[in-house]
Amino acid sequence: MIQKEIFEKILEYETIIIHHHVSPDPDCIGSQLGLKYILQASFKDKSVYAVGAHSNRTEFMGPMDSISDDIYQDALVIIVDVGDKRRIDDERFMNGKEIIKIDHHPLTEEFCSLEWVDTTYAAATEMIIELYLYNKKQLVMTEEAAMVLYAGLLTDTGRFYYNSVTERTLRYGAEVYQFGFDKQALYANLYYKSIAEMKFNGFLMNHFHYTENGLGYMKITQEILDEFNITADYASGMVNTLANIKEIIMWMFFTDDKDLGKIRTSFRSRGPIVNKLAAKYGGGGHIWASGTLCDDWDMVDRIIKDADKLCEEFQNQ
Ligand SMILES: [Mn+2]
Repeated sequence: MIQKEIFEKILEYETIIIHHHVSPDPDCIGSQLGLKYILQASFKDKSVYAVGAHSNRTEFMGPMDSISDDIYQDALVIIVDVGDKRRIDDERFMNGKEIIKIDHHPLTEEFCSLEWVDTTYAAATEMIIELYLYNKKQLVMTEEAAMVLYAGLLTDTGRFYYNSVTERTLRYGAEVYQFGFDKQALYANLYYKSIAEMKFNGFLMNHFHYTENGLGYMKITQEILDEFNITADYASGMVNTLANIKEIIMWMFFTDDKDLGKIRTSFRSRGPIVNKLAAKYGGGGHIWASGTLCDDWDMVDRIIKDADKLCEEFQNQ
C-alpha cells in the first residue's frame, strides 16, 4: 500500500525536504506545510524543511525554509501537488538521495523512486490527510497542520463545491476540522478582499467576453492591472468569476505577468475537456482546470479560437 510505503521511506531518513510548484496555491502550500508540521510533531529527531517561494495568497500559511545545497546529500525529497518536473520550485530537488511524488494531477512523467499519483483526490491535502490517517499510530496532527490542510481542501474544491468532491473529501475535511484552529481567521485570510480587488471584480463582471458557443474569456493586460492596482496573482486567481453563468460552459483568463515575461493562462470548464488544449500549447493540468503560459497575444487569440471550436463541438454532440 503506497501510503505505508511512503511512510516507511520517511522513517528511513533523518532529513526530509518538501518541495512545491511555482506560483503555489493554498492546496500546494497546505500539503507541503501540513506534511512538514505533522512530521516535525511526530519525529523530534528529524529535520524537515519546506522550500520554495510563496505567492501573495499563501504567505499567511507559514514561513518557508532556506537551506544550503549540502543538506540535500542524504535527504529524502518529497514533492507535492505537482507532476511536472518543469513546474517544481527549486530545481535542487534532483539532488535528494531519493525522491517521492504525491500528486493529484494527471500523470505526465515518472521521475521519482516512489510515485503516489491519483486524480481521484480532489486536493493534494486530501492525500496528506490520508497519509496521516493510514499511519495514525505513529503520526501526530497539530492545530497548525490541520489549519493549512483544511485551507487546501477548501480552495481546491471551491469550498466543497466542485465535481471532484467525494464522500472521502468531506470525511477527511471533518478529520482536520475537529482541531481547534480559528476557522473565521482562516476564512478571512483566504476570502476577504481589499476594496481595490473588489472593484477589479466589478470590472471583470462588466467587461468579460463571450461567444455564442459558450466560451467566456477575459484578457487582463498590464494596463488593467495598473489601473486597478492589483497583482497578476490575484487577477489570474479570479478566473472562476465566470464559473456559474448559465450560458458559459468554458471560461478562460489571460493575464499579463511582467515577472514571468509571459501571459498566464487559466482554462476552466464544466463540459469540454481542457487539459488537452492546454497541452497543445505547452501546458497541462486537470480535465476541467488547467493552464499554460503564452508568449504573446497572438498565441492567446489562437487559443481562444481553438477553445471556441471545442465549445461548438461539445454543444453539437
Ligand atoms: Mn492541488
